[in-house]
Amino acid sequence: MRTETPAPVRLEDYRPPRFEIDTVALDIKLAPRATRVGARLTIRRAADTPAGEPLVLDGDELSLVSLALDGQILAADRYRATPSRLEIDDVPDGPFVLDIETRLDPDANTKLMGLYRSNGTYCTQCEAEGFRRITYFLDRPDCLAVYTTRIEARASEAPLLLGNGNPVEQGEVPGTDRHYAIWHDPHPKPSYLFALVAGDLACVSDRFTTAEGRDVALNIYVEHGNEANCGWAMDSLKRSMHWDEEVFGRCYDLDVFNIVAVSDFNMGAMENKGLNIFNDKYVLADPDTATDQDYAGIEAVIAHEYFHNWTGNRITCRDWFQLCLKEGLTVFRDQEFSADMRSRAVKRISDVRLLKSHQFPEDAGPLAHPVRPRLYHEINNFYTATVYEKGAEVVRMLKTVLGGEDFRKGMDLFFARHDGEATTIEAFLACFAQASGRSLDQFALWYEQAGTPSLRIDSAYDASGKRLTLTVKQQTPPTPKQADKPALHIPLRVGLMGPDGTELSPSSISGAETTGDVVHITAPLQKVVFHDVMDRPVPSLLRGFSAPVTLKSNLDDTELLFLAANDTDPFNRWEALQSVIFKTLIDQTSAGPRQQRLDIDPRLVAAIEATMADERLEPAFRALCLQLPGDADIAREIGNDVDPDAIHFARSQMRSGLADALGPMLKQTYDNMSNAAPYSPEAASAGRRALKNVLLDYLGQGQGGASGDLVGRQFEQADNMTDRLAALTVLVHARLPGHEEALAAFADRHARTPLAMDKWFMVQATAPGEETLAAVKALTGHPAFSPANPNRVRALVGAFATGNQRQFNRLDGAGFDFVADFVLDLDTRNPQAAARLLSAFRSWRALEPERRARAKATLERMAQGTDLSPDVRDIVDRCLQ
Ligand code: B3K
Ligand code: ZN
Repeated sequence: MRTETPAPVRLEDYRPPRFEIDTVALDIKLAPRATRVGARLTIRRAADTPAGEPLVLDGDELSLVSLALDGQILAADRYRATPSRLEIDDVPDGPFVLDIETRLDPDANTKLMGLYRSNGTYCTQCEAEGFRRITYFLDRPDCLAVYTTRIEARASEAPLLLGNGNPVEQGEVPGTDRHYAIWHDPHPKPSYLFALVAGDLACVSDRFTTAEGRDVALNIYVEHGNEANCGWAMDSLKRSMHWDEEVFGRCYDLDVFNIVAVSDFNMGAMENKGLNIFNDKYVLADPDTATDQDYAGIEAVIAHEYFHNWTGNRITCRDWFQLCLKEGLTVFRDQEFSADMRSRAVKRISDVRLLKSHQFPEDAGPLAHPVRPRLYHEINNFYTATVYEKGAEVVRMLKTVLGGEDFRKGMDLFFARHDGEATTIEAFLACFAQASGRSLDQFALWYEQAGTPSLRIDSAYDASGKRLTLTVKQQTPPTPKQADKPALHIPLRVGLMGPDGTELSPSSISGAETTGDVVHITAPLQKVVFHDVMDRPVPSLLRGFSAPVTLKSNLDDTELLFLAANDTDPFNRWEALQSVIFKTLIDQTSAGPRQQRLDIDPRLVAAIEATMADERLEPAFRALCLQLPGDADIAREIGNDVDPDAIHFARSQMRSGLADALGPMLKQTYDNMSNAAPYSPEAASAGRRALKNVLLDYLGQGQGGASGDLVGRQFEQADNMTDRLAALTVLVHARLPGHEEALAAFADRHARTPLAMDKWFMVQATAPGEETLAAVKALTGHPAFSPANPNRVRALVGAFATGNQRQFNRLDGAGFDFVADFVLDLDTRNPQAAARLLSAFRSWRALEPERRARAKATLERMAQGTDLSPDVRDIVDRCLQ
């Protein structure tokens, strides 16, 4: 007997709430095992709700203590209360006051949704449907209310009491060892933005004066002893606040902005109004324990949550189908912020790499869904790369289609028109259509159609007519429940590179509408003609990755390498080089019996060498050019009948082949990048380390100039985590002499820093060798590992499942079984984390037949489970569909 799949929620079934809740006054008396929550709600029947219709509120695992309406205790026959629902008959039409008291057990809350304790600190997570685990409520994003929160706790247990909005009052509870604080949030908000924190935490403070003259107190709360590691987060926050004023004209709107870091958190962070709660991974940093990537991550996530204050909080989602309205838009905003803080080209390449490695496989497999889905079983499973990253690409395309000026006008109109509302993608797009005078009807399909569109572009130059013709075909592959799809509006940025490396400008373009260098592709097949092109050009297509599509063209390697050396668009320089590298790797993978040595086209070697030596290019960009695609990237490009062992072999061959061919130059550039300026997390300094560490990977694992000593030396001498971890990774993954000692030394040094130990777990979980699975199993028993902590789970089991193509997809199926069993066990405590981990199976159908059969058998075994959570049930069922 398998568990039943609950009925799905459908977009077309959306109806406005039957009742309105105007104010919420909470009185929360905290205790670890028995917290009392008093909720006083003022409620009105909505205009078109028939009199007599009962009031129905959501709950989840709730236990009701008492219920009163307008001050009168309700008789038991007036209502029906279950853990998941409260239904009350005969409520008045006009405003009435409902008093609900519930009892919670924060210590028993292992789902980390609702109110729970993390290392002794009380905290909450309410998005998407966690508020209903605190009290009965209309727990939906279109129910906006003004909240006042009184929080009470033992003063010794929780000297700090934080709520949403501004602090109003605090004091002792006479005759007890308890104290309280009252917070008021004047901005109406949905329940998913509710938060409270109570505990004994240290505080780092600063101030920010907004462009409107508001003096804002900024506080970051962390566990005692971590105060020194909040500087980067605070700096990132102030830069975010300033940037949103400059670029989007948005100022902060409360007197305090509080950030709390907790160590047990399902996601990265949460944008609760005025009280952001963060996974400590995205707050704490010092050079000894955080990598450059961690610093960049903190900057981005701090910005992302801050930017939500306008895109998400002031203007929120009408229903959860509209999640991309706040997430895609806010990711776009944080990407632009990081691009302005760092190198725009490097940021764009990194974002596209992430999109391709996370979102493209999702869009190509059984979990594919539109940026705005129309149906879900479990909303927590829709916080996906598609909603976030593809959602951000759609907003980026909107800007590309309209141009910067009209895009900003559209954003201004959106803020002006919808401030204080819960709204939809249609309403969002209507603002841009109105601001620009342009129809976005076809563009809107990007929100509706799943699957990565493919673009095939063939270029032909007619020397006598001085014309270049691009024949552009678009097609979006079928995805679950979507077979045939109409053509999309694809903004195609194009440049024409002349033989001397300068841009050629046509006198006119026909066959498509254009704005500047953007060609608007709107039909399944389009011939675009560039007139009066005086020389045979090499077309530079899809510049800046102007649309999230897969591009195939008839450019040959000579032309691609010409672009790699000459394109004025840095993104396409990188992309052209990558294309040639991919072709080489894919040819090698499919070459049949494994060749001992891979023949690399000398022109590719020369192109890589020229890139590496070009001092005009920033080191971070050169690092990206040199970095080979990962095993999973190669698998994605191959698309079907994937053999992870063959891919890994081809990649290793290519790395050593390049190391041999490039020889001493690698070492020389490594030395140049190694000069010992004091550590700084800023982009230029991080870029030098990035290049140095890509080179270290070649030097340590290639044959030519290979030097385990060099890697060992870097490990020992590193004065920062970035260099130490890079060396440790090479030592462990290549099993160089000394790797065991290095692992032991790392563990000794960082034993008391869980976030650093996560890196130690991750390095071992991603090692490609046969012995890894046994090592990972053993590490689940390591004292620094805890299956209850989502960061630890991600670092060990998550890294194994998503970052170790070879060992997760082992031919004997043991990788699948291990992850499946871990998921089933985790599911009994934290279904959301379990479901997320299980998504690692999403590409199983792309594997070669033997592995595919193993993966299927494992999923089918899981599907037989009798007590799966709805979260895991949803992923298993969709994977098998
Ligand atoms: N909005 C939160 C995500 C909440 C996830 C709920 N399962 C983080 C963010 O995107 O900013
Ligand atoms: Zn977000």
